Amino acid sequence: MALQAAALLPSAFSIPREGKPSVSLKDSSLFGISLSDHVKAESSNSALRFKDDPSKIHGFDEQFKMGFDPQKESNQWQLAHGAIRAQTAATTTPAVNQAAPEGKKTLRKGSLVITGASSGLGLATAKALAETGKWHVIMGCRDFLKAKRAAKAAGIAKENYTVMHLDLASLDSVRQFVDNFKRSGRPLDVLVCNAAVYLPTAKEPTFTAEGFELSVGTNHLGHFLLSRLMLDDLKQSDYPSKRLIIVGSITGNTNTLAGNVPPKANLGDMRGLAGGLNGLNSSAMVDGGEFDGAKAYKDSKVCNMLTMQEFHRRYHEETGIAFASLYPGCIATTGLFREHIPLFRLLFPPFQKYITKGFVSEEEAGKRLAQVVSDPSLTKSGVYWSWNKDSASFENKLSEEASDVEKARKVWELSEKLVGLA
Ligand code: LMG
Ligand code: NDP
Ligand code: PMR
Repeated sequence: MALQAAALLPSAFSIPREGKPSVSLKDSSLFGISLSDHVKAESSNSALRFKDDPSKIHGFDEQFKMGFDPQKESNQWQLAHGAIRAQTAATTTPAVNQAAPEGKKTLRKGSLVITGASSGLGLATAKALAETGKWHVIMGCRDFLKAKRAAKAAGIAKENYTVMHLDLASLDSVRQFVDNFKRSGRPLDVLVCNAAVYLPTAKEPTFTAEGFELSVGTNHLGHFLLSRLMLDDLKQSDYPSKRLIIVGSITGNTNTLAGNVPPKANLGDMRGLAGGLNGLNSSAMVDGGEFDGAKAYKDSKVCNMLTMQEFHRRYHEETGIAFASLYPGCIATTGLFREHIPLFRLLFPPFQKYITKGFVSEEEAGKRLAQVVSDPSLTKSGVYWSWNKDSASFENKLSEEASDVEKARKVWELSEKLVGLA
């Protein structure tokens, strides 16, 4: 590992741009752009931006075992809300209850599904939303017990959340989750695709239940199927602001410094994705290249950001749903880096805190994602949100690849074949 790190060090400082050699971090000036100026001028969290041209620069059973009873939960929920509905939940409760005195209209609790809420950003977001008392959070998690414990430890009140089993690395599990959710009778007002895996030190690819490379399979394909299957539930919601949010990242955007740390995201002509990412008769990588775990993660984030935009183009006008992506800041302390070498896990947080100043705590990042879920001023669709150093949100610009309309269409079409929707 140490050897690997040592061998890799120089590459970080020789990211070629317009034929110029490497630049030292020491002078706080990277690629000719002053880090401190940039921080002042724009965003400590969105990092340095280049010109846009990169060339220039477990199933249902388990829930019963764990004591989850969708029927019971559904009944309780319906009782609490005075609603009697068919178990298939073809209809939803009106978003506005008129029961309040003096004819005052009160908004009912929003109902939100968030994946990967057992740690990090997902848990912090669940907590931030649950604490408002305005949301019931459905935590879609692969480890039911871990999620329950995490919610409890975070102090989320019992009546504000439900854990439901969801393993995004299995399309059967995704389908099962969606069935369970529909049976619960809850409305779906917001869906947040947050879960992810990052396998930077893997030498060989590993695979999902259906045989897709694990990072793109989980982060992109699992969420792609989930969002497609839950779109109808969102459409049926009568909540005033319906949203589908997919967590993106700066490292997938090659118009930033962070996105230029090798290996860089690049979907190429997507021949690997077309071949099913199985590492047998096709490459495990989207672009058809050699397996690289860090690149696969960054590629998966590009797929996430492209998917958000394709959803926007296909469904925003018709449904009124707001589709958004975001970069919540560098949350250097989360479980995302669990597979990285210990030296990295030690140095990464201080590096982000004191050198790039892109560091953000889990709590702060959770508040940011909670804003994208519920803030009345963040209703715009097709947007990639970021935050500046004062933690104010702004519409950020995606890299050329992550905003390529043709690539978005192609990712969509190839993905729907792989997950069995076309
Ligand atoms: C790829 O390599 C791998 O191929 C791939 O498998 C995957 O792991 C991928 O994106 C992940 O990385 C790239 C990567 C791997 O290498 C690098 O990015 C190199 C980073 C190396 C940085 C070296 C640091 C040297 C120091 C410079 C700073 C100078 C500062 C001066 C001081 C100033 C003062 C005010 O890399 C690794 O796997 C391991 C390397 C881990 C390093 C991570 C962060 C670096 C931190 C540097 C220093 C920190 C100090 C902190 C303290 C601060 C406080 C004041
Ligand atoms: P964590 O590892 O803390 O959280 C990831 C979550 O995803 C965990 O709850 C994990 O479950 C879950 N998960 C992983 N695989 C599956 C699966 N197969 N099925 C269901 N859930 C799964 O990382 P973060 O909180 O940092 O990451 C959250 C999101 O934020 C990701 O989309 C990431 O790409 C993004 N992001 C993170 C940044 C950062 O700096 N940390 C920066 C930019 C974006 P379990 O607890 O069981 O492991
Ligand atoms: Mg990065 C200048 C700002 C900046 C920001 C905001 C990030 C975010 N990173 C920055 C710069 C740098 N990083 C620089 C100059 C280096 C070379 C020293 C560097 C290195 C680095 C590594 C090795 N960074 C990393 C890694 C990872 O393994 C992380 C990764 O790429 O995961 C895919 C990562 C990250 N840097 C970030 C963010 C947000 C990550 C986490 C990953 C993500 O979710 O996108």
